[in-house]
Amino acid sequence: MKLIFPETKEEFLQASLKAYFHGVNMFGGCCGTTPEFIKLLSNKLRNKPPILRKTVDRYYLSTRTKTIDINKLSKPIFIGERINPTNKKKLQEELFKYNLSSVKEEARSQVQSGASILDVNVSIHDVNEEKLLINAVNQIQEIVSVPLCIDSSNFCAMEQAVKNCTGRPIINSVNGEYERLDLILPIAKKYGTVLIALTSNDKGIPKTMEDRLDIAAKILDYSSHFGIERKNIIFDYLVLAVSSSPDQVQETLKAMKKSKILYPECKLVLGISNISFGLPSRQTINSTFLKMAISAGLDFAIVNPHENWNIDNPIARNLLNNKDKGAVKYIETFASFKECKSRTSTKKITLNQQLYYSILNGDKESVSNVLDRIIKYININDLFKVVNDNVLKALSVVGEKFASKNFFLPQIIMSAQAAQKAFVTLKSVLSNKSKEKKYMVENKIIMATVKGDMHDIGKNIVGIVLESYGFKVIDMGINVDSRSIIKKAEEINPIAIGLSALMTTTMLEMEKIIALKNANHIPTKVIVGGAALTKKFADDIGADAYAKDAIDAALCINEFVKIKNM
Ligand code: B1M
Repeated sequence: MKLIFPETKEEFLQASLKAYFHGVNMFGGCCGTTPEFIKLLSNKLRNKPPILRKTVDRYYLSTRTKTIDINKLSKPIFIGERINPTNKKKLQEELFKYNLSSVKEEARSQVQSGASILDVNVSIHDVNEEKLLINAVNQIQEIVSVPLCIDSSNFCAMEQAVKNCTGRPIINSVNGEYERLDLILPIAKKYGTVLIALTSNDKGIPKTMEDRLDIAAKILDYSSHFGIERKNIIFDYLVLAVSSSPDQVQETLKAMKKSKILYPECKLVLGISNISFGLPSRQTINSTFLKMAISAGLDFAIVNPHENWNIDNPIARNLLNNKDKGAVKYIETFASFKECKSRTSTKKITLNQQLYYSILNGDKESVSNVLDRIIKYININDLFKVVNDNVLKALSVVGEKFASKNFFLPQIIMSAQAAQKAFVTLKSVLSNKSKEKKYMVENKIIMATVKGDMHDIGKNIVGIVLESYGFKVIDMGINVDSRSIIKKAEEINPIAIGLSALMTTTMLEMEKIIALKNANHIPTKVIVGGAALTKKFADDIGADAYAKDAIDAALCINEFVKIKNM
């Protein structure tokens, strides 16, 4: 085998120059380049000044697979708040054991409910927050592709988490205290993050808008010494509960409006739910307040995205405008209101759907858990169908998303690993069940994915099913060359050689194997399968059978056995 890099040094130069004119200012060579390539490029670019990038009107956050222009999203942009253990006993218990199942489930469901960014806070007492936050960041990034907002008061954990973010995250947060600014501003600068700045200081939240704006001015001035541009600061003018501080709501809104005039480059954020603390029908207040904050210039809202954000209630507005002293009218109207449970991650989806989503999201960890629960209620004979249907359905969506460039290779790899895990569990359950069954050792079957092809999920399923039918499967693995297959067939004289291929390019390899088998006068039958194959293709290359799926394969091989025994 010879590894070839077809790109010429002239092509490399042209591609690099194009990147140079787009503003790239550091270049290097990778696999396939030689000193000649670098010399050519260096001769062209040496001593040339970097081209300035025009990014003034752009405001990007990014992830491994997406760059999001914040200015192009409609306002407010939801930052999902639910990955936060405050007042969540179950989540606290899980985090204490470094278990991130609920964190991942919250990540997935919040994005499904419309969160464009996820706040990540895993601070609980008596854990190694640095370790926990890094794990959380890494695992969340594996299953969703929205930017993260890292929320921690532990600056070591903060730095490590930011470092582990693929892309550009938000730091949540600094305030007007120099001690905190000195720790966090260098991290924001070093990793190029966006930064939420709270307009509070060591004395708490100032009562007046003027004092909050003073803190904002101080933060801007101080940040400039660290080289942080204004546009990378998002101010939070902070909301207090309307029940206890009714006069403060307007101070917050006024401060926001004034901030937009004084510092138009700086965006605005608010954590909304605090406003309704201590009152009934909290979402009525939260949602009405959100409308008022949007009018005051709010860009980002830290919220529970599962809630209903369409409510705009005049009685709640009255209260928020401080025209309902003691919230008398509001409480009279809403006191008997039963809080309806928000749509949270506990939203019931069936176990089968959970299996489907585990594969789609590439969530290896939850696969065994879900399968264990499925096994408890299902007849073992139906288990194969449930696993097969849901796993295949999910993988087929993964394939579509990959083809339409909505998923990328790392996501397929994770889905594939999750699928493999499901089939390993299935295999162990089925083999326990068929323990009593004596292997028909004389009926051996060779299984292999052909040369050049690394896809083995389908082959493995077929293997599992054949074993559950009592055949002895010799699995030669993936990327198996024709000679090895034929040599093995000569050695063990199997009833059939099962070949799998998933790509239009690799299925052609099957013809070579059949030709080699025939040339060596091996009587073994050949059965072929794989997503890109058809019955016609199988006939054209001289295969003895084509199987569209695992059950079909087992039935075909049963036929071979009958013919052999006639
Ligand atoms: Co790739 N991949 N992949 N991939 N991958 C496909 C096949 C693709 C269709 C995705 C796409 O573009 N939409 C595309 C092929 C395009 C083509 O040829 N027309 C593709 C590509 C392009 C690639 C890479 C080139 C990507 C890259 O690197 N740029 C690369 C190639 C690597 C290589 O093989 N040299 C690649 C890599 C990978 C991963 C490693 C990331 C991973 C495989 C992991 C693994 O298998 N361990 C992967 C995956 C998971 C897929 C998709 C998403 C899913 C495949 C799968 O497992 N399906 C796939 C898209 C899709 O199929 N929709 C895709 C589920 C599986 C149970 O179905 O294998 O068809 P299947 O098996 C069925 C039946 O076909 C039948 O029974 C099974 C059960 O019902 N069957 C047999 C199969 N073999 C049988 C044998 C039999 C009988 C029945 O008798 C012996």
